[in-house]
Formats: sequence, structure tokens, C-alpha cells
Amino acid sequence: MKSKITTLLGIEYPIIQGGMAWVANAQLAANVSKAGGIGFIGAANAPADWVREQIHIARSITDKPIGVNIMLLSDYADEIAQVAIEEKVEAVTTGAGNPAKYMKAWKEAGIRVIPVVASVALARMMERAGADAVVAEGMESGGHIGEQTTMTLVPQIVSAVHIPVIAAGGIADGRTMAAAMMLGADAVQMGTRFIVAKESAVHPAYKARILAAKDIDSTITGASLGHPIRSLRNAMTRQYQQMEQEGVAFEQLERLTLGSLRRAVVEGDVMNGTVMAGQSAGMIHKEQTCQEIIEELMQEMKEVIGFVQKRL
Ligand code: TUI
Repeated sequence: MKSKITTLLGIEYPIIQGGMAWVANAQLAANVSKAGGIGFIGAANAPADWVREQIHIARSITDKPIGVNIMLLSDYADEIAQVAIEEKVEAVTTGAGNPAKYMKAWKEAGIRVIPVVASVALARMMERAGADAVVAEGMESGGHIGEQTTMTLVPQIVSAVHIPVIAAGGIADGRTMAAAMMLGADAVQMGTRFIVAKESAVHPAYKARILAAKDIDSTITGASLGHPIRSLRNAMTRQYQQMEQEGVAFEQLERLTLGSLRRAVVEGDVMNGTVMAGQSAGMIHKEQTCQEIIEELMQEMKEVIGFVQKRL
């Protein structure tokens, strides 16, 4: 399937894997790229050397394009921005901030720059700054989120910018991918569906929570502090929300979540850790290889679009 994004990135299918903290390592990213999408190594709060090593591992698995996702709140963001250039990754996505200060250097290095945005204003600003595309991420997503839904955000960003738009948030199968393309997206980014990929090294208990999740099982913490995070309900989210209601100080809430994503992803503590996942968890029922996920998505999308067309 051709789209502006498959051409821009030199990939086969318009499917991008979100750069998830602690989850999106070289193994996952390289296997998404190998299957014809494009995988992003999630730099999150990791040091620059770890990111460089992961890029080398990914390159040993596939010669297809790969990317790095840079979480802009990281202390290492400046160094990782430089590693992306030195290691000549094909693309960079950014999250949780404005990447304008890196744009010139990345563009000069020939890197495709794709900021993740949650508003029309930031999408416009990124286009002016020279972004090649944007990911329009709705609040159905897991992790750090904005306030608008994918259904309303994507068409508004598509109307506001000339660069290609990648839809994210709530997309996990062929139906939701088809819907995103109808909203004007040129590709989709998925996170939660790839957490349960066979190539994902996430703890089995974490995968099991996603596979068993119902529609209402995710919740938002941290909204009162201005950084809302979506994760699956557990003892941690209940305690956090109670403390938020009691007006507990910022520092104490931060202490509660320090290292909590690692506890869930690496140690499998799905009660007291943070099980970040999107609302789409409720529609994800099986563990498959990255290739099976991508092939199934493309097949389902063709079927639903054909189904709608037949009734017109
Ligand atoms: O970044 C994400 N999702 C994330 S990052 C993350 S790691 C983390 N862990 C604990 C606490 C905080 C972060 C987990 N999930 N998605 C992309 C995204 N970016 N969503 C929303 C935004 C965003 C928000 C504010 C982008 C820009 C922005 O402001 C830009 C400005 O004006 O400075």
C-alpha cells in the first residue's frame, strides 16, 4: 500500500510502532521494520549509550529503515539527538515537548523528523519549524496524553497542515486503521498492540493484563499535576488518585511513581507498577508476531473498506 508516509520513509506499509518507554527496544523495533512497517526505539529516560547500542542491535537484525523516539523531558535528550545523527537513523519521533531546537541539525543529517503532537497549534508550529510529518495523538493512547480524542484531533490537524499526518490513539486493528485513513491520516502509529507482540520482551504478566483488559480498564492519573498518564487500573492508580483527591504534594506523588513503569514492564509487578496502555487494550486478545499483526491489519482494513464501499 502506497501513501505519502510509505514514500517519505521508504517502507511497505503505513504502520508505525510507537516509541514506548521500557518496551520499544531494538528487538521490537527491528521486527516491526522487518515486517514492512517502521519501528522506533524508545529512548525514554535511558542514557545515550544505551540508545546507540540498541541502534546497533537493530541494524544487525534488519537493513530496513528504523527510528528513534526521543522523550524530550529526558536529561539525555540533547545527547540522544546527536546519537541519532551519528548513527544515521532514518527517522526520529519526539514526545512530551517541542523539538524545534534540534530540527536544523536533524534535517541537515537527512533524518525524517516526525514530532508527536496533541493539538492543532503544535502541529502548525512543527510544520513551520520544518517537520516532515506529525503524529496526531489522541487521548485514547497510553502513557503521557493530551486532552482531545483521535476522532476529532486527526481531521482538524489534517485540515491545518500540508505535511502528512499519522494518526495515533485507539488504533489497534483493521477497523480502527481504516477509520483513521478516512479521517485523512496517511499512516497509523500503534503502541499497545505491539506491547503484546511475540518479539516484545515485556513481562508476561504485563502482556496478560492487556490481553484480559475490558473497555473500561484504563484510567488517567496525574491530570491535576498537568501531566496526565493513561494506564490500566490497579492498586497503584487507586492510591495515586486518592492522593490526588486529598491534594497531596507533587513531590510525594512523584515518589510514588518513580521507577513504577520499570517495575511493571521488567519485574511484572502489575499491582504496584504502572501498566501504561491505551484504551485499545480492550480490543487486543492475542499475542502475535509483528509480521502477523501487520498482515492482519492490512487484510482487515481492505475487508472493512470493501464492506463499506459495497453498501454505497
Ligand atoms: O510522549 C508521549 N507519551 C509518553 S512519554 C512517556 S515517558 C513519561 N513517563 C512518565 C511521565 C512522563 C513521561 C510515556 N508516554 N506521547 C507523545 C505526546 N506528546 N503526547 C502528548 C505530547 C505532548 C505534550 C505536550 C507534546 C508536546 C507538548 O508540549 C509542547 C510544548 O509546547 O512544550
